[in-house]
Amino acid sequence: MKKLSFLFSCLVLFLSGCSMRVFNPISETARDQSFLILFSFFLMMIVLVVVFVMFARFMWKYRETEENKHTIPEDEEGNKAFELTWTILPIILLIVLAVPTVRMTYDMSAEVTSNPANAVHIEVTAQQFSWTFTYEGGVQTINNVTLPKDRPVVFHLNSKDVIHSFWIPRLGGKRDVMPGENRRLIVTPEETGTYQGKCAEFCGVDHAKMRFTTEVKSQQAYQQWLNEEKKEME
Ligand SMILES: [Cu+2]
Repeated sequence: MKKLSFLFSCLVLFLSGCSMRVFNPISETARDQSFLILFSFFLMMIVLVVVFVMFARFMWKYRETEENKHTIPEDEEGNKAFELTWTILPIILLIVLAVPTVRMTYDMSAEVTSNPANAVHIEVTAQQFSWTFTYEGGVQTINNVTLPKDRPVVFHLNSKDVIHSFWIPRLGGKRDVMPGENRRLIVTPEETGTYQGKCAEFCGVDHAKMRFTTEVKSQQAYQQWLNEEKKEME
């Protein structure tokens, strides 16, 4: 019992480190992604439970007893029904897993090249070890990006040096940022608030510190903020 409670406290301590941002999505992309993670997890859990129950059952059923101690079981010469079952069942499971995965992946790839109306365009420049955001009108912020709620945001991703990865877990759609390549990421935030963003590709000694905050404001507050920033520039 002591051992068990020790293990349990270790687990609690370990899990308290993660706040599961990915499972708390605030955009359609992030919602799709967290659905895929949970869907495949539960599908795998079904397989896992079935395998472990059968494992325990057979261990018990075919255990050594006083009666069977000296008998050698007969060889099995194949079993068509079993072989068909364990071939067809995984095929069905894989199809069930593949259909939403492929569909959502294609949807997301198509979205990246689309040109949504009423979009906000933001240039994102990654460099060791900070993020620079440039808005329409030349306004610039460092390690802090402000977004309007309910409007598609097109991030134009660029890197000055090495490969980075742009990721706002609650907004979803993590995307690698490659030097010399202009990449895009489109998301529509659906809730105001402050969210964490980070570099998700190891890029050097201070990679862990390459974080930024994401502030989602109402459209009015966003416009007001942008106007004030513009005024400050003059
Ligand atoms: Cu980085």
